Amino acid sequence: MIFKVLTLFPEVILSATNYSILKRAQQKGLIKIEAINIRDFTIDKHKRTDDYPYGGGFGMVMTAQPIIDAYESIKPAKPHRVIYLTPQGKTYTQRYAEQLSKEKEIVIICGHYEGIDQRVIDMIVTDEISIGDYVLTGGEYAALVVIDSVSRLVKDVIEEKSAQEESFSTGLLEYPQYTRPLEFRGRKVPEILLCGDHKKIRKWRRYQSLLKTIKNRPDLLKDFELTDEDREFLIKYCETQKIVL
Ligand code: 6GU
Repeated sequence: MIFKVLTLFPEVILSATNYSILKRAQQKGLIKIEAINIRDFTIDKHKRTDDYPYGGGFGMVMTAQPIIDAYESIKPAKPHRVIYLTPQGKTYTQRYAEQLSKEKEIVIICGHYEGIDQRVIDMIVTDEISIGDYVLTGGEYAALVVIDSVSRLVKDVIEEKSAQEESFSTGLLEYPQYTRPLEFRGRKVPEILLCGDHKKIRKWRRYQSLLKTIKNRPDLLKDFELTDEDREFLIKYCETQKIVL
């Protein structure tokens, strides 16, 4: 997988991806991350890459020329996606990451200020993506989120098992994890995890996943098919905890 990132701050992209799993994935040649500095392509004599918005209003808009020229300098020969990261985009999800991970090459445009000239979007962008309902100072942080979440789905970047069992792949949030020591500041590991009965443990984990999902993300349960056993557990749990559904 090749990521080509068009940005005013290539160092943000390159430095943040030079650690841990992404670093190793690049060393192994599983992914490649290139950062292209949009400013290198401006023909403005003061090297400016933004200008005032037509129609007036607050802030500055990134001009089309350096972005389009930067894109044309790295345009992949094969079909490819061009992602523009913007709070006005479609909401990014694990499903979206899975889709993107099937591509060979992805071009990512990072915006700044009040955004980029609409003609860039009309001319080259295939996907406008937002990583959530809040505002960032620039697209770089969103680009890093996309690069990280897509990279870990690329074959051999992480162990396949861990990619499958996770939150959002199963539809429920993950169950709590414990490691040594057995007791930390008076808090013991739940007894059941020590019993060695894997069927029982699996059941306990499933119920813990259900409880965590209800507590933190009840919206996820809308699209989730509960088994009869799940229902029975939840009804009993609510009774004992005196929770009224
Ligand atoms: Cl992609 N960019 C910016 N600037 N803010 C955001 C965003 C993107 N996604 C959510 N907030």
